[in-house]
Amino acid sequence: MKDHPFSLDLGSDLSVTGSGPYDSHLVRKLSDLRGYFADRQAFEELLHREDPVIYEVLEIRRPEVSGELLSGLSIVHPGRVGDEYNMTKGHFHSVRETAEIYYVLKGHGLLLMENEAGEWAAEEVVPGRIVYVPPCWAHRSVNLALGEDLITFFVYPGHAGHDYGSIASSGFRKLVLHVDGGYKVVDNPAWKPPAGPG
Ligand code: PAN
Ligand code: ZN
Repeated sequence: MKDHPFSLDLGSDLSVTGSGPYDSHLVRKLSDLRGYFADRQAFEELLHREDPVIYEVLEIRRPEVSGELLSGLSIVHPGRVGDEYNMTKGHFHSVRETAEIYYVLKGHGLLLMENEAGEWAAEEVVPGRIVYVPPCWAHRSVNLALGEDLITFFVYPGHAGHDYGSIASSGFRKLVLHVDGGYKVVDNPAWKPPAGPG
């Protein structure tokens, strides 16, 4: 863990092959994402043939306490499962009142967001854009470019924590599909309201 002030060069540290300035390297393969993609048959057929890496996260470790900032790179590789673009699992922060900033370094994608009041948003991004994810909004990165990684730099409060369970069981309200040569945000027919407490 880095304890002194430090700097890093995002311009030249985009490669995930070297260790770079990052402390941890999380790899999410297709097999880690069972249940996340809408087309279950396409998922199983693809997994039968291969188990591609869908996304990777490189983190700069800091204590997970308020006052700290956690940051790193999120890299979503190009591809689709059926008509649905490669994407991250997506999550709420366990501490709902914590926001996040994404700065887009490479590629073309969508930051898909929704809150528990039923609102949703899809911000289309290209390099140079920043997305502000407000407190209480679940967020997922979707790679729309079929030949290029979507690379973003993220920063969020140290005590935020991750709640994957809500999205894993309910899904996002919207799916992002490749339709007629472009992308379309459509209702998720499998979305169900989250189970209430108890
Ligand atoms: C990001 C995400 C990263 C991977 O660091 O964790 O993009 O997405 P999932 O965590 O949904 O698999 C972030 O939003 N952190 O809070
Ligand atoms: Zn987050």
